[in-house]
Amino acid sequence: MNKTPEPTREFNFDGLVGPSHNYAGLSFGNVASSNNIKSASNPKEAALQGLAKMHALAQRGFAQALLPPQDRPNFRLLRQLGFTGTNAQVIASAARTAPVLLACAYSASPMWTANAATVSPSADTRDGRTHFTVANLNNKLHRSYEHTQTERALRAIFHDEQHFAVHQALPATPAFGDEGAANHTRLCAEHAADGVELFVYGRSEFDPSIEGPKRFPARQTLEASQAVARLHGLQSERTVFLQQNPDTIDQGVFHNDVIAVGSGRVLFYHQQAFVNEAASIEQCRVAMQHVGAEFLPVRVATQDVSVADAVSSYLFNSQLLTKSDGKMALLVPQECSENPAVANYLSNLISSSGVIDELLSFELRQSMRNGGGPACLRLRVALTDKQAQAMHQGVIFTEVLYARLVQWVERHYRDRLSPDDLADPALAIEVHTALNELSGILNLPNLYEDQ
Ligand code: SUG
Repeated sequence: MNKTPEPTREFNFDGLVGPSHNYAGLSFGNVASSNNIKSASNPKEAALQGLAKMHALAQRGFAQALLPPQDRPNFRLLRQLGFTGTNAQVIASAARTAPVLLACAYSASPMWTANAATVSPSADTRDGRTHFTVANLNNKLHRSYEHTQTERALRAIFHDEQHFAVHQALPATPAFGDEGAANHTRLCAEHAADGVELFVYGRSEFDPSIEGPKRFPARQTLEASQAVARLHGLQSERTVFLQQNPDTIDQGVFHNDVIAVGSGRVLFYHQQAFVNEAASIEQCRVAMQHVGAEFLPVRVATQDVSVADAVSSYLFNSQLLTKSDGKMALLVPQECSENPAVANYLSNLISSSGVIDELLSFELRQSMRNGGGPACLRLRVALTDKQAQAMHQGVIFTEVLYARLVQWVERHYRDRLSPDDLADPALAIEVHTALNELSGILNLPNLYEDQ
């Protein structure tokens, strides 16, 4: 059925970094997380770095919104694990007997909203609504509880059921390990047009012929990706499932968005990103043909950028932004300019007069030290103008909101958080107070459940 495309813009919903941002080394398989274990963080700087990125993109005319942080510590988790008494007693006994569990309960990991959900815009779905499936993130304890609050926030923002469908997380069992948009890419001629949805999985629970990684966990399963495609009512000719190269997972590529990024007609990817590169790229080309769009793969060869360089610089954890002239800007973390091979590759890319003709570099070191680059920090949601009006307006980024949030961060966030500080009962009160005020700023009075 041919629908007349409605004017559509892609919003980046960035995660606002929460006041308890810290380095606890909780993500086995994520090299940066392990390397920075127990160093001191600066939550204030982290939040301001994230806000500066949102502000810069909004000023350039890109559609920008945000997703709020989650309340911490997660007392529900701590109580479920047997810590009892008042909140202060729960914190004290967790700090004394199981500090790693306290760190899990305090993690500000919801800032990486690429892991919040998988999103299919209305042009791709059977019922013409925008579909969200909240990610269960069940591979890591500290992330496995995010989905409850994420679902609550998404339902509050995308409340209009005429336009939006929010699906709860998949069953929290290894067969359905789901990490959301970090392993999902939408390719299309333009945001309003029919698209191709590309899902990348790391392993399969039920197909023994699919060989997974040996050293580090594969967080996304084929079965989870297939379930999301079913829930969203995607058409099979326009849906591609590719296997991530297990050898790169074993080198620290814990999500596909650490080795590939796609947008519009472009898939910017590393030679070693997928199992069987040629067949994978051909599958994308055929699916794109189906929607009448030319496919533009941009391949980065190992001889130019090694997998190790990709992991340490986060070259592929970048944002590909389509500009009004149809060309693209690549937004990379500052670490890319500090890596000679990557910097050299990028300067050749920009001067080669291809579709990517501008480089934007951002200082996001606070998040990067936990393995979260520019692309991790945002969830892309393509919305028609009508849908953009139907969603909750309080999370749309404006100059006024920016100014209020900077002030709010300055007032409530600490500039230093060491592992021992998590034991301080005052921190829990500070976080709670800050988030109460935030729900007022965002005009979402019922955003948080009472803990
Ligand atoms: O899930 N790091 C996150 C980083 C997520 C990045 N997201 C994408 N690539 N889309 C993770 O591994 C570290 C927390 C700590 O160690 O304190 C952490 O959760």
